Amino acid sequence: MSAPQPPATQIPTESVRRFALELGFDACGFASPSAPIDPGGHLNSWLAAGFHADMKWLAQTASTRTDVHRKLPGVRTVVVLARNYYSERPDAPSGHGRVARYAWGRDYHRVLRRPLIRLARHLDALEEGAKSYSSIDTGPIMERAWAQRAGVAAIGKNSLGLRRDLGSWFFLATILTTVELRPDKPAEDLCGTCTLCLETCPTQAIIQPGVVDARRCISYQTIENRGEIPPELSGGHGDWVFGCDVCQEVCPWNRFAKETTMQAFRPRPDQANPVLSDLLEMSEDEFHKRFAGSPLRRAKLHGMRRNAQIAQANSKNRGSSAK
Ligand code: B12
Repeated sequence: MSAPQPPATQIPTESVRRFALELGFDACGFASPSAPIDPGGHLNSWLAAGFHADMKWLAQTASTRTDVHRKLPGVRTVVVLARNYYSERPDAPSGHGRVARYAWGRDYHRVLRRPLIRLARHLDALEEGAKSYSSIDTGPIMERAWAQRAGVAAIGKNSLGLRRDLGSWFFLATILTTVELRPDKPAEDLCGTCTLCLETCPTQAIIQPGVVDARRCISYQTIENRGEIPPELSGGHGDWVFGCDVCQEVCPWNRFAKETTMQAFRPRPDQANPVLSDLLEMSEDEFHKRFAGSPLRRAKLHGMRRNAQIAQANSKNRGSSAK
C-alpha cells in the first residue's frame, strides 16, 4: 500500500522550484513518471538501427533508461533542471581549431554536482523516508524526454532541448524523488517548419527531425570514437577538434542566447579555439596539465591529436581550393 499523500495545497512544489533557482539553475520543472517516458519505442528503434555507434553503454542500460522505476523504486516525481553555459566565441585567426561551447570551461558534471546534491537533500528532508537519485548526463535517464514532459524544454529537430529564453545552450540534470510534486505542463514544439539544422549539419548526421545518427555526428567522432575517423566524414569536420555546435549555431532560437552567469563555464584561455600545432605537439603530461578539470580530457591525447590533424588537413585543403 502506498503512503498517504498530503493534500495538494501542502505539496511544496513552488518552494522546491524557488530553491532550485536560488541554487543557480536557470529552470526547474516537474514530471510525473506514472506513464512510460518513451511509449513510441524511439530509444530501442534508435539502438536497433545502430545509431549509437560504439556507445555500447547506451544499449546495456536501455531498459533502465526507459523505466525510471527500475532506478528508483517508488519514484513519484522527476525533477528536471537546466543550466545555461553560453558565452560568445572569441575570435581566432587561422591555425586554430574549434571546441564546442559546452567544453570551454570546467567540466559541468563536477560544477553542477554540488547544487544538484543540495537540492536532492532538500527533497529528502521533505518527507520521512524520502529517497532520491540525482544525475547529470551520465545516469541512465532520458534527460531530454523528461525535460520535454516537465515543461523545461521542447525537443528541437536537432534532437536537443530548446527554450525560448536560452535557446539550446544549457545542460540538463535530473533528480528522481519519491516525494510527490505537482507536474508541470509539457513543453510545446518550437521548431515549426524550420529545417535549418538538418540542412546545415556538415556530415548529414540528422537523418530525420529529432533523430541523430551518432556514427555521422562530428561530436561523436571527435569525442567518443577511440579509433579512426571514417575518411568519408573527415572533410566535413572542418576545424572542429572537440565536439561540434553547427546544429545549434544555425538555430534561430539561439539568437536569444544569454551569457552564462556561471564563471566556471566561461572560456578558459585558448580553450575555445586552441592552436592546432599546440595540440599536435603536446606531450601526455602537458595534455593532462592543460586540460585538468575540463571536458576535453575525455578525448584523450590520442584523440585530440587525431582531430587536430584532420582540422589541419581541412584548412590546407580550404587554402588550396581558394587559390
Ligand atoms: C549519447 C549522447 C550523445 C550522443 C548521441 C546524441 C543524440 N542525439 O542522442 C552524441 C555523442 C552524438 C552526443 C552529442 C551531443 N551532445 Co549529448 N548526450 C548523450 C546522452 C548521454 C544520451 C542521449 C540519448 O539517450 N540518445 C538516444 C536518443 C534516442 O534518446 P533521446 O534523444 O533521449 O530520445 C527521445 C527524443 O530524442 C525523441 N526521439 C528519438 N528518436 C525519435 C524519432 C522520432 C521519429 C521522433 C518523433 C522522436 C524521437 O524521443 C525520445 C523519447 O522521448 C545525453 C544525456 C542523457 N542522459 O540523456 C547527452 C546530451 C543529450 N548531450 C548534450 C550535448 C550538449 C551534446 C552536444 C551539443 C555536444 C557538442 N556540442 O558536441 C552534441 C549534440 C549533437 C546532437 N545534435 O545530438 C546535452 C544536451 C543538452 C540540451 N540542451 O538538450 C545532454 C542532455 C547532456 C546534458 N546533461 O546536458 N550526445
